[in-house]
Amino acid sequence: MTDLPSGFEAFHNVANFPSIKPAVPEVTKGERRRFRTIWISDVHLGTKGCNHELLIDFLDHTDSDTMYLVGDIIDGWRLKKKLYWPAEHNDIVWRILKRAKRGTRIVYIPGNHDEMVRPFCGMNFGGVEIRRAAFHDTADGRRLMVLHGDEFDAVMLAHRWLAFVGDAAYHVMMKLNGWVANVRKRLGLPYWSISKAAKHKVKNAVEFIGKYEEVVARAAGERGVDGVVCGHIHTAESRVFMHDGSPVEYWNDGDWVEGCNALVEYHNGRMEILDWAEEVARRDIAERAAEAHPEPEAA
Ligand SMILES: [Mn+2]
Repeated sequence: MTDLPSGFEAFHNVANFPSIKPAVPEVTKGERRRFRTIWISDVHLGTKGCNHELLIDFLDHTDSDTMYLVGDIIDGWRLKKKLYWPAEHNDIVWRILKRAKRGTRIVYIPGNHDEMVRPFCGMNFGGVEIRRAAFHDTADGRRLMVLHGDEFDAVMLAHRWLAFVGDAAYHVMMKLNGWVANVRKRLGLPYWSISKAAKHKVKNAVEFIGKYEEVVARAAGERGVDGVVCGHIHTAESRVFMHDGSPVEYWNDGDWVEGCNALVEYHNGRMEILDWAEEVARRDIAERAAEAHPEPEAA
């Protein structure tokens, strides 16, 4: 036990819920948005990349009958190298366990970054079912396969690293490009474009994502299900592919590092990808409008 990082000790302590109070108090005012199902993945607890602020806000403003944690919830690889475990990361685990206690069915499908949880697949801990993959039946009778998505890394190996070259990096490159061009000109060096090199990389990244979506949807089609829900590539998306003349839905629930997305199913079976940064902005505008024009009190 002694060689375990203290993050795991903290994790264990949180399991002694509800004796511990969260560092960020739970929002209890207002009604939560209720969904039939919520899917989130790629939270990467244990890293600085995790946007715990928005995720805590999401968890405090929503509820569902079922919640799927679609992998890479805890970043075990990085935890082993260097410990980063702020109180807010405990708070997220606390909130998830509290949901389970309130009656939400929680299914945790470990990904490649939390593969240390995979040996526990098939077991239940603190009301959380740990599974290697799952099948979800929507309210309108569609059957969806739910998995993290790293299962396809072997197929995608050639382009794997390119998935993480994003748009933001490209825009930084575009800015740097002009600056470098000036410096090189002053030094009498020939013109060389960073942005051109970057564009090539981004184009490859776009191709990678498209190919990944196709590979995952094909696997679902071969399984004979109506669709698939996955995470892993940090790119929220909904697409429909054709397989043997039948439509196959591809849903990616995104991540909580850049995108801050969740996938939800309403009680009629309709599904939607939420962008939580946008939802918070919308809520702030509505609240400010309500303050400026308060509703007249009933006589
Ligand atoms: Mn992953």
